Amino acid sequence: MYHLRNITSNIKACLFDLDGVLVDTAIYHYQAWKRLANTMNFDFAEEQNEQLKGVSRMESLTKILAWGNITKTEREKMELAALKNSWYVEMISKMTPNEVLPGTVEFLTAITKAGYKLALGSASKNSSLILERTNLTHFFHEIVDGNSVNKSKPDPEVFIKGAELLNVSAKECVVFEDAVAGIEAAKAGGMKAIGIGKKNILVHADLVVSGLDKLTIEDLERL
Ligand code: B16
Ligand code: MG
Repeated sequence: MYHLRNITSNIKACLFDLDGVLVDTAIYHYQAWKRLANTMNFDFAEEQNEQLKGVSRMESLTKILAWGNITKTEREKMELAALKNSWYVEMISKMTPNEVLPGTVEFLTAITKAGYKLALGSASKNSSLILERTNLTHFFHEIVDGNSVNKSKPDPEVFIKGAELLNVSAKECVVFEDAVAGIEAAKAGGMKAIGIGKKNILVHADLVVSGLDKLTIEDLERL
């Protein structure tokens, strides 16, 4: 049985989204964006925050300004994004390894031991700080994030770059993602995708689980 699984397994590399897969920084993004909206005298609900997951900083700001029916110049938008980021960085600077999502360390340890190559594929420009604070940096052979890509998810650039750096083909990669745009990016790049979240939302994923604590090496070998 074990022998058979090994023959059929094509996956050599695992590409991980950060926010919502390894750690839950969405709450900090929400608090910082909410504070920014409040300075402009409007508010938005936590449900609306769902639409910001996996979306880049500037695209998030554009959505939020539209909710508040507010128009700003490009220069003002840059200033607002920088202000939000300063509040966000203040919060993530205090993160600890306890904030890593359940099963993450165990799963990353298991796939590392099994010989898979690991890369990060995140939209965040703050990924290095988050990985450092949560003690996850050492797991990753390569880090691709908002600082090294030009196009955001659902464009596959972030994952294609990860595959190139790991020296594997797209077909040999599986992407772990919590955002619809991230699953679309993986599929557009010709990769397998494991959705972290709900089946009725991440409809294009090859497999959906509620968290890394629900995954085993056998699940990867069966993809
Ligand atoms: P930053 P991921 C994404 O991270 C977040 O889900 C999204 O809410 C955020 O706007 C984006 O990073 C940019 O983050 O402002 O830190 O550059 O899910 O792609 O790991
Ligand atoms: Mg995410």
